[in-house]
Amino acid sequence: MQSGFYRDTWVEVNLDAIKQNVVSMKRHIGDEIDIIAVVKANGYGHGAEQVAKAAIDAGATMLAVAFLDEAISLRNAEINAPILVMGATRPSDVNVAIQYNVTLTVFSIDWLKDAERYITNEELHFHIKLDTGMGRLGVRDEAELKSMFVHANQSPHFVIDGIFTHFATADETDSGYFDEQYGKFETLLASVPHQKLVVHCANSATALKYQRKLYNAIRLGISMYGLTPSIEMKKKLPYELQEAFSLQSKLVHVKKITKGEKVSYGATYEAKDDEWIGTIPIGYADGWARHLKDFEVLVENKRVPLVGRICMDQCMVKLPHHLPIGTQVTLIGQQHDQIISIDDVANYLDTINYEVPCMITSRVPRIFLENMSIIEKVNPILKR
Ligand code: PMH
Repeated sequence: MQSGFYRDTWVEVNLDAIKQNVVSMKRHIGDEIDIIAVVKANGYGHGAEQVAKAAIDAGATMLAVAFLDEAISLRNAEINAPILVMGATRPSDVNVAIQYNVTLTVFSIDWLKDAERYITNEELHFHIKLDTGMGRLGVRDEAELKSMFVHANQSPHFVIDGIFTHFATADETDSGYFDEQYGKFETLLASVPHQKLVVHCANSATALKYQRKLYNAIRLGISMYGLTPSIEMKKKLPYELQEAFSLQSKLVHVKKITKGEKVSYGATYEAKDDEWIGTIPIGYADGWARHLKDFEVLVENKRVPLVGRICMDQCMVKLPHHLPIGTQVTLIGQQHDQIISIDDVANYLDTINYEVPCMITSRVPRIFLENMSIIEKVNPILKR
C-alpha cells in the first residue's frame, strides 16, 4: 500500500482513544466477560485492520465482522485473533471459512445440511444466531434450534462454539421490548446445552446499561469508537467515551468576491458584501454529503459556514478575513475549545452517528495516531 497522499484532506484515527474505550468497557463489565470487538464496515469507517489490532492490544479477545470477505481481509493483514462473521455466508463457501480459520454464524438447520454437502474433511466452528425480535437473521423456533444441536453433535464437521442474539431497542429509554427479547433469549437458551458456549447478546448499549445481563461476552461496536449508542443515552453514560475519528482538510484557494457574486453549482449563494471565500478539497464523492450545504466547519478555532452547493470533490467556506492557502480546516473534530462532533454532523443530516464515519469513502486517506504520533497512513486509491 502506498503510504503517502497528495490531496489535503484526510481522516485522523486516534488509536489511543480506541484502546481507552476498550479498557473503560472492560473495567465496566469486569474480568469474567470477554469483549468481541466489532470491526465490520472497515471498522465503522475508521480502518478495520488498525482498529482490530488496537482492540486486541487493549484486551478484546475476538473480532466480529459482517461478511466473510471482511474476515479474509483481516487474515491477509496477519491478524490471527478469532474472528466471527455475524452475517450470512453461503453454504458453498464453508471451506473458505475453514481455510481462513473463521467462525461463522449459522441460523438454520437447512444451512447445516447444505454446507455438509460441500465440506471436505475439516471442522467448521460456528455460533448460532437466535432471532428474539430483531427480525433480521436468526433461528426463531425451539424445535429447529434443538435439531441444529443434534445435527452438529452427530456430524464430524461441525463444532458449536457460541450462541447469540441481537437487540433492536437496547439504546432506548423504555426497556419493554428489550425485556421481551431478553426473555425469549433466556427461554431458547434454556432449551439447549449452552454451559460450555460463548453466550452473547450485548451490543454497546446493552453493555453500558445492563451489566448484569451480559452472559460471558459482549459485542462492542459504536462505543469502542467513542460514540454514544443513542442521543438518549448520552447523558447517562457510565464513563467518558473518547471519540477517535476526525476529518481534516486545508484551504487550497482563497479569494475575495464582491457583493452580488455567486458561488458553486446553481449559483445559489450570493455574496451580501465583499467576502473572503476559501475552497476545500472534499466533496460528496468523499461522503461529505450534498445535504451538508450550509453546515459549519472549524477554521482558526472558529465555526464558519459552508457556502453554495457541495460539489463532487470540493466545497466552499466563507472566511472571516483573508487566510493563507494551507490553513487547516476541521470538518469533524476539535480545534482548541471548539468541537464539531460526529453527533453534530449526524444531527444536521438527520441520521445516526454510526452512519457518519461509515459514509466517508476510501478516497479519503486514513492517518493512524498512537501516542500523539503518526504510525501509519493508508490511501487505498494508490494501492499497487
Ligand atoms: N452485533 C451485531 C449483530 C451488530 O449488528 C452490531 C452493530 C453490533 C453487535 C455492535 O453494536 P454497537 O455498534 O451498537 O455496539 N450493527 C449495526 C447495524 O447493523 N446497523 O447499525 C449497527
